[in-house]
Amino acid sequence: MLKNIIIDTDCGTDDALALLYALDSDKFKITGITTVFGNVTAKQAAFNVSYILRLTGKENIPLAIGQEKPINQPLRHSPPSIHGEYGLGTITSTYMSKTLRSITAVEFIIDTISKSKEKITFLSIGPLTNIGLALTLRPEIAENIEEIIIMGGAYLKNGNVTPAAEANIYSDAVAAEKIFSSPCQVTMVGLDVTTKVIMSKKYLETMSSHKKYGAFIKSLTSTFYNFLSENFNINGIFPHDLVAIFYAADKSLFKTINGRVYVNTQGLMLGQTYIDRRKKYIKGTEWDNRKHSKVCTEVNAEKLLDEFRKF
Ligand SMILES: [Ca+2]
Repeated sequence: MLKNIIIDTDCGTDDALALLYALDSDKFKITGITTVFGNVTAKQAAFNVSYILRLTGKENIPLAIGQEKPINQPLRHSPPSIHGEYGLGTITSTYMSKTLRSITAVEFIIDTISKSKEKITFLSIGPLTNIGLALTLRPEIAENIEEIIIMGGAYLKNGNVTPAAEANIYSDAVAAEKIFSSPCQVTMVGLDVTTKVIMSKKYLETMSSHKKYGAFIKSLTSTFYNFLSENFNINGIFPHDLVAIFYAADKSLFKTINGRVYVNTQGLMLGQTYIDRRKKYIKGTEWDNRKHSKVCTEVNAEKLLDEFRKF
């Protein structure tokens, strides 16, 4: 079981699948959930998380609302055609968990990490604004972070917002660059692996008969399915954030490479994750001090989907 984990989410469709699995399986003990702008506003994301906490009977987990805009670039929200008007497909959630804390997500993150007796794993499945600000305000918390796992970025694939950038990194490239240039161990679960996992129409139909969450999964995934099939001719959905949750639960399903990562913070390449693949090089540039990150390159999609079907 992975304990001492904070999940930071902009709770849309794939976040909801990830949270369902994280909350209902016995593989995680979650310390807190924080929200951020992205697929929806940070406040709406908190309503959505609350809905899932109630659905899974896990309303003992603290929740904190985070940043509503990026650190230093214009705000960009996903169009409602992707995740539905409120982020959860056709579901409207206006319920707020009683575990909502009165402090901001950034304060919650700093407070929790600095006071924790054991190191915290930070799982980011939205833009990286909250953890980026937390590390800027209190850089010393890096010492008490086990790993930052990010759903985001692209290595050999094009992005999904621009040719260069994946949505979470694009939404706050400055924050993402703060993470990759920090002393923390960072793992990137990007489009190279998340687009290898496809929940087909048939798979989603099977999940729609799930005894506990079937109706929820059906209402949740229909909008995203329609968006991908109408615009990209894909007969299924990419459960991006769920793939990152699986990385946290079972690293044996993945292959990774090591390399320094730089996030481009301006121009047409805004949000590009550039990875240094060199084994040998001459030292003497600004890259030298950058810590190696892990970048996922392969995933056992069949096993991942089988596991999720069984939960
Ligand atoms: Ca997300």
